[in-house]
Amino acid sequence: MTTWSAPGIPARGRCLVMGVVNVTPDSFSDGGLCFDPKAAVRHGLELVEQGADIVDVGGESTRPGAARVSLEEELARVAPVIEELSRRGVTVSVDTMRAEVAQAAVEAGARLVNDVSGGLADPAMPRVVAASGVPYVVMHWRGHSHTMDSRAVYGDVVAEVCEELAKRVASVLAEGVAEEQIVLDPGLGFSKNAEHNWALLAGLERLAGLGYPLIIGASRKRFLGRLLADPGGTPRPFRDSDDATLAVTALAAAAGAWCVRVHDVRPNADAVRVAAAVQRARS
Ligand code: PMM
Repeated sequence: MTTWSAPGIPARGRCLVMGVVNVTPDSFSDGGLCFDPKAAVRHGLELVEQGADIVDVGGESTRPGAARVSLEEELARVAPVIEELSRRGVTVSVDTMRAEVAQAAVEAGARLVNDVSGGLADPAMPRVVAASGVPYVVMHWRGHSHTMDSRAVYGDVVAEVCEELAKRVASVLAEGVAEEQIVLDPGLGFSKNAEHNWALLAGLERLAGLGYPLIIGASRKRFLGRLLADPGGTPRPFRDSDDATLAVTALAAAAGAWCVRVHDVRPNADAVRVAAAVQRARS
């Protein structure tokens, strides 16, 4: 079903699964689990065993309200983990908004740059990505974590996200990034409330109409916890929303997503296989 491909990332004839390794003490959904580099490498290898096609290594939390870490700190967190996972044959992506981190990560073996700011946070990013030749995730983003909730204002969220992503695409192409390097992401939860996230998931076909592979990151996000709130309105904790993540994965894969970014890899790897089997049976 999935006809999309990205240079250097093995195609599997189905939606790919990206497993998350956050080398941070305070991440949105798995804070602290992988702060030690050895634990991070161990977790990355576990995710591959569970079916991850790509392991996404990040050193800066993007949870709402999070403060930025220094360049030096971010580099120190991610570089050893990327180097070791790459040495062991894992397809690694780096989750960073900084060109210098992306550069160091690619030198350490990363095969994809995942920039949640889509090149807006660091103007040097597109040129570094262009020179590296690796796929580049351009996510829809309106500002850093401390301001993002106040920017969640849309008329037609799908139309505006499409429009803003198209502008980012034009800008990174002008900086030398090649068409085939580009992967798009609607940025669920980034300057979006629950209603916006659901509308974007309902509008994946319109996003796919931009003509680039799509990656979807719904895993353990607040909008799932809110959907699953108890009768008193208390949101479900992040970790108890993994079954809901799975449902999003199945729907996204069925809608033709290129990749899903998830924390709990094994069931999501099963879900993308189910979606691919249904699609094969249909064609
Ligand atoms: N979400 C987070 C971090 N990185 N990258 C992409 N491409 N898409 C996302 O939706 C995304 C991301 C925040 O989630 P986390 O704190 O659970 O990693």
